Amino acid sequence: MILSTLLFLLFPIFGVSGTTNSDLNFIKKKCRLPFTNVGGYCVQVVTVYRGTWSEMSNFCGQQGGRLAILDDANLMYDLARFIYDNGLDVDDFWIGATDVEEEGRFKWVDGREVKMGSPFWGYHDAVGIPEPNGGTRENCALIWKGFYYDIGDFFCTEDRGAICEQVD
Ligand SMILES: [Ca+2]
Ligand SMILES: [Ca+2]
Repeated sequence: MILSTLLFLLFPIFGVSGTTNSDLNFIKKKCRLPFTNVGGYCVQVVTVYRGTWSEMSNFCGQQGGRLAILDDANLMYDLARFIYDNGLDVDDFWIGATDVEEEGRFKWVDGREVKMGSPFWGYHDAVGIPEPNGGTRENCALIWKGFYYDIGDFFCTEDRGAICEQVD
């Protein structure tokens, strides 16, 4: 009797009230193929096909998605872990940001500003300048194997893989 009363009192603390709506979405989120739930986001790491930023943007569109928006540090961590755990660390991957419209001002494909600095953008000792560092020559964003999948700017016309995300 005392135990059941205690459980009744504790349940709201450790049970229902400790679980937020976003936790529930994280658990329940079902992704349609070819997308996979990574950290609560439906993404596809494209390694079997390579192309320019525009080509990979079209490729993601054909899957019913778009190049991924990575403005969540937890997602970047989960995604890098997913890439390494599944042996997908064979390429750099285009993501959905460019500074084509205005040099130095990176925007996601949905129009939002890209957060700058750490923990999003990479820093490579050999280059000596934090990303983005390509000026008018590098206008497309990718996550780079050499940065352990932090973000860098790069030549839009180079062939790379891509991270697509599902568009509901
Ligand atoms: Ca640029
Ligand atoms: Ca760069």
